[in-house]
Amino acid sequence: MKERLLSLKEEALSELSQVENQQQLNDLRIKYLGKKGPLTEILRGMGALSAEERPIIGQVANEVRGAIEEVIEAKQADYNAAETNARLAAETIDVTLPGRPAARGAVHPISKVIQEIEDIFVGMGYTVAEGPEVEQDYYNFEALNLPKNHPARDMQDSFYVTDEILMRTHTSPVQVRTMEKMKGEVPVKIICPGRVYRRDDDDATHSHMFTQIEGLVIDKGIRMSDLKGTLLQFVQELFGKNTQIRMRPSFFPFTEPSAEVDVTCAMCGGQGCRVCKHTGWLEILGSGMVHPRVLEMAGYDPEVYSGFAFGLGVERVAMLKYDIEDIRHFYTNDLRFLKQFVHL
Ligand code: FA5
Repeated sequence: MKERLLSLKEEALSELSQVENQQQLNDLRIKYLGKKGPLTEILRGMGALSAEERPIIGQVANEVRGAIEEVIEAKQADYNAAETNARLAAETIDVTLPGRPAARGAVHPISKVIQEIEDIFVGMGYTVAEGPEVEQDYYNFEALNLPKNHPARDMQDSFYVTDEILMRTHTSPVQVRTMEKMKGEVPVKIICPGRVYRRDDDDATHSHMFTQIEGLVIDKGIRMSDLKGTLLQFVQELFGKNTQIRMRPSFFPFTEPSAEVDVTCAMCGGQGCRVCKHTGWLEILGSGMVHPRVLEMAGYDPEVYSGFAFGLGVERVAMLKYDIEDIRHFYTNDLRFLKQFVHL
């Protein structure tokens, strides 16, 4: 039996030495170590041996099994390593290849200008308020001293949704909403950026949808000179220290007195050029002292409190700041235009 075992070992090792692939190795494992293999058969027959022979043959059988297992395991380890290497080679990432740049978006120039203006006013102690774009007639007009059929309603041609609801024509309704929220408390010191809508015909300087920034300050003793000083500081921070402002008498039903504000033309420094129509000045906003009736309707006693307000056209400011000749560039989404603002 011992000879049978030894020749079995030799036979197995010789066959194993010729194995060429994983399949052949699997077959030999089953052939020599499987339940139906010769080794198992020999071990099963050990019961017939004498008590002296049994441990000796048992030991030889274990040695033979161990030797065969060892060779199979070594070969298996080789195959495993080869397989891992092949997989790694196939998966190799060439880190020297140039990357594909991801298409990155950028902040729209109008959003940039809004952020810049917000920063300037926040630096002066203002907070940023918001209001709805779909607005009630009451807030857009009536509470701003523009009752139904008031002729000044024609100054802002409107998109009505129903008789009482419209797309807001300016950010001034946020003045009223803020005063209502503050319930007569002072100081009120807010700015409100937002989209507004008008039935204006689109041209180089007009859009049916554009952006305004409203400003409102209410306290005791607020005067026109506070408005002037605030706007001067604002335009000098935005356009540079040499910028001057000019206030022209104007009319808004919700301010008295009212003024339109011009800044020195950034293109020519006030010398006069095509952009400023040779006047040296460019209009950027409407403003004034909050009308006593507006204060009263919103719950502030005009005998005690006063305030100023202004409404600035953001596109017009952006056009000045970046020398853009047509407002429609902001909305046609031509990437050649928008890409010029990526690094500003
Ligand atoms: C108003 O809208 C007032 N609510 C401003 C105001 C607020 C006055 C608070 C007093 C107190 P106006 O209609 O002039 O005013 O518009 C203000 C600014 O918006 C203008 O100076 C201009 O810069 C801009 N603007 C007006 N219409 C258009 C338009 N169609 N397209 C682009 N910008 C416009």
